[in-house]
Amino acid sequence: MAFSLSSLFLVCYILKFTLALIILNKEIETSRGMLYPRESETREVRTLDGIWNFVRSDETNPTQGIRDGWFKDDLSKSMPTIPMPVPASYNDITTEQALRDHVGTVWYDRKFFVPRSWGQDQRVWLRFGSVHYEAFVWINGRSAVKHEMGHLPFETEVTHLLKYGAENRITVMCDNALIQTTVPQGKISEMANDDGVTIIQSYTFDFFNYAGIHRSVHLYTTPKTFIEEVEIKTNLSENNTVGTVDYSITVNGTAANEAENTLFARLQIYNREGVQVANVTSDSKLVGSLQVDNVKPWWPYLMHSDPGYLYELEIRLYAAKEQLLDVYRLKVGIRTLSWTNTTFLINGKPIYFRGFGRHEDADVRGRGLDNALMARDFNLLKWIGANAYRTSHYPYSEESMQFADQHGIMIIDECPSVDTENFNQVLLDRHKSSLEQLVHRDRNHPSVVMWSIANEPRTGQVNADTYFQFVANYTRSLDSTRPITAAIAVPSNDDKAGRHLDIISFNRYNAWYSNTGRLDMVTQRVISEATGWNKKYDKPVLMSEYGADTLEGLHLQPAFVWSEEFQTEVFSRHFKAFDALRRQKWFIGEFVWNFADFKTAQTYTRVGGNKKGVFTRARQPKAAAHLLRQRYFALGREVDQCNVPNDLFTYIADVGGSNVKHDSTDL
Ligand code: GCB
Repeated sequence: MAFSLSSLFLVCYILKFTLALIILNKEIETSRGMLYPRESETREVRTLDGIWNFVRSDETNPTQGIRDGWFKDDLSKSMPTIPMPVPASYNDITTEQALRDHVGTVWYDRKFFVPRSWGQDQRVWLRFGSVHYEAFVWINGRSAVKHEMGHLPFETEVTHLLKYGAENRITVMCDNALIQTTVPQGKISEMANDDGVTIIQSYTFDFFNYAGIHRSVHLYTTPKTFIEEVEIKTNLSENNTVGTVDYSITVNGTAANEAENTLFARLQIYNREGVQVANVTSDSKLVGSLQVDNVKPWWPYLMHSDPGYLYELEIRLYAAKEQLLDVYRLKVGIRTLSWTNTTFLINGKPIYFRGFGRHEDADVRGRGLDNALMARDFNLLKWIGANAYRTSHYPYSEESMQFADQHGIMIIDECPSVDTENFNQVLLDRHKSSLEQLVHRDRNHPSVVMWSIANEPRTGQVNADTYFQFVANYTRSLDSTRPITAAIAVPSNDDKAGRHLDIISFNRYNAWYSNTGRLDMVTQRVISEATGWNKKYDKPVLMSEYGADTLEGLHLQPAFVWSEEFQTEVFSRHFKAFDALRRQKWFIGEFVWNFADFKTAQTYTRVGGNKKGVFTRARQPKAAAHLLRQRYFALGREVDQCNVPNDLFTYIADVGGSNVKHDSTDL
């Protein structure tokens, strides 16, 4: 009856493999609080942005700082430090290759004062807009908070850790290592180099793994009992004349004299002119609804003459006897979304998306928040006539979400799951957590019209079906008011995830990765691939990526790969396909890859990064930008009857012929 050793191994192997295949839809920890820090009558906000001290750990000894207690005193007492701006990625700040390509932990610290007044009768919170990928934070040498997941905020109460009317120290350790269970996934390996061995971080995704304290660090105060969360949902009457704003408020902290059942809130809505248009007093459940008559709905850019209309919702939290506890204000756009198996509607009107895939990327700053860059990008989006973008391939800054609300730019909001494969339990839990954190952060933004649960997941693999069923259903359970998509690149025949989505997005690079240079092999292929997706799932379809790398200033006629002429031609061949598809009704949008050139890992297919930008990395237009602009405004005019800018066409000649386009009246 004896098993041979080899059959025992085989049994163990099969058992291990089978166990790895079983993934369960487990409960995961959910976020709390995280309202964007705003000043009010009851709250103060200050930022800790500026120049911090910085140390790169030894790659072969990433936990040295923890063991040696670098957080217990000034970093400079343990190691020589260099100045490092916050917010910014650290990678491109120095001239050192070792820092650019560093794998593992780095350390930051700085000093700051906390006013004496903050020590009385209030609470103090520390909030990070994002640290990529994992953060460990100490205040005055004591552990304050840990957080895993780039591009998403986290916060903690630090009331008990601070010294009031005195100097304090904050220390942050940041780890950029990506492994098979992080979101996104990566691999760490050791490789021989000329001096011994070195640690290599590899990843399949096509953008540089920038790291550091990427967004602002805030300290803010709240009263002891305060508004911790606000969730709003908006609706419109059938003819869009009456708006409703459903609210639900969560309060944190209940002092003895503020028994929970005596709390109530007064909510007021103000229009853009500051005139009050609705108000209500809640009961102690802090859940209810406001009604806005003669409402101005939130419309996307170019879908209406007054896009991005925002009201201000003012929430005043009271304890018994009208004692004002807290005030928080929030911008609100009132709109509805609905979708069928062919159409996606906003305020009852079908949407045709004309947009971009983007990156948060710039020279020197990497993925660090930069208000000047953000403002320029929105100006370019409006100049080119786009009405949407996808936050490929991770959540973008909260400040940019506020800009999108204000400018009427629709957002497909993507979590940081990219090229997801080798589906496993830890990965699933983290993936769901990334969506939970994203939905929690962005649920009140009118600009967010769709959740993207992944980019180019390997949806042909074993387990993809169950895995994406869990991820999609979980996202739906968090927010049923927005449709769910994922940008898929496997052929529709192989895909196992699409049936769990509401809208199908697909990425394909005809004439680039497939049939390179063959401009005559674009149009029909795009039409048939989109049709294949629709046939398989009977859902609306959009093209979420297409494009061609283009070296600014390279001109080759006839069009040749990498030239400006080629990018222009590739776009034009796609436009033809999109126009044929638009007649099918279920085709709902086109997204160019990419808005601007961006940095990637070093490979021989990338010349200084990915050059598929319609704009250069310095945010100047390539030749194709002008063509795209003409198309996006032409679509706006046809689909949404928008006005077109006077400078859309350059005057050529007054030939008067019926086929000659010489100004925008010819559209
Ligand atoms: C894709 C990816 C995107 C890449 C792009 C490219 O399919 O989604 O992240 O940058 O292709 O240019 O290769």
